[in-house]
Amino acid sequence: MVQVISMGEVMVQMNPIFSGPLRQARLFERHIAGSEANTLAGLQQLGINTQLISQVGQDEFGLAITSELQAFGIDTSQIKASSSAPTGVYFVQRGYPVPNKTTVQYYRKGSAASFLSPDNIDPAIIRQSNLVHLTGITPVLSETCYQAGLKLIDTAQQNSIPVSFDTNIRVTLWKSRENALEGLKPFFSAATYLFVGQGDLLFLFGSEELIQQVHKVRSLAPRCELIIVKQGKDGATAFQAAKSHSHPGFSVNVVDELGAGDAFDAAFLACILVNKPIDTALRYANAAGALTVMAKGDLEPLPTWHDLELFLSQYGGTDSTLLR
Ligand code: KDG
Repeated sequence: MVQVISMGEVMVQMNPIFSGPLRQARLFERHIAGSEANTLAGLQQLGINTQLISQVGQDEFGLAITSELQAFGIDTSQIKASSSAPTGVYFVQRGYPVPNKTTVQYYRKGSAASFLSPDNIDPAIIRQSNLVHLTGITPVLSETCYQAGLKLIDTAQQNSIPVSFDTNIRVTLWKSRENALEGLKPFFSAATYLFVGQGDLLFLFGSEELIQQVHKVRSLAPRCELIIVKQGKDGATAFQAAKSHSHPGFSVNVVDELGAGDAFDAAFLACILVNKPIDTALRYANAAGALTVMAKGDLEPLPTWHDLELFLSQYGGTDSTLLR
């Protein structure tokens, strides 16, 4: 039975063998990635059954995406292959010009996934899940994607299914801060669990104290049980209505930052789904994020419970009840 459903674009990721300026890169590794699919793959690694709603091109890369997601155990029956639009592609630039920072160059305009629409959402399928996860990337891909996102969260709400939403701002995709704030309002408002990175808080609300920024998020997200602020190497803080929980980050060697936030979401949600305390969820989520930045590719380093346990046994803090 599918426990978590998500919708989003999966692209081919061209990741240079060597870090440095993309203009000089001649050798690449081919990966596949997409924020929502990354989180689903992370959940699968932790024993949670998932399904992705998406579209790929009827091309070689579309085939690669479907089979690689299937290898993680993700239900791909709602991934359609389009004969009229290609699979999206993006290139990664690692460690240049800012050390340890990764930037991306997209070739995704007019991609198969940008034609996702409300027709891709079958309420009968959504009704059978325990959790719907979405990020701020899908609604900004096109107007039809935006409408599909709205239908997904509306269906979840009508059926009392909790919604997990990660703001996942991609500044190259939104027209402006105002545009992002306005566009994301319905998604904030539907969220039961809201993930937001420190960079996204800065983009959306300007440089204020964290508590002020969280206050603003809360005013937009009245149904939200938990606002989880991802603070990168500094860890993360989860805010409940009257209480907050923090966990420090882990200092590791950064190879490729991409996908760390998605791995974090996966481990956090997996803990919530197996009824673990918030502090445990934060510890595992930080560990999953740290493990993901240590290797190239978003999907390949996603940890199992066993990997998390081993990592935490070295870095402090363990919860052996999670060992499966
Ligand atoms: O979270 C990492 C992803 O953002 C990236 O690998 C690709 O989904 C992606 C996007 O839209 O940027």
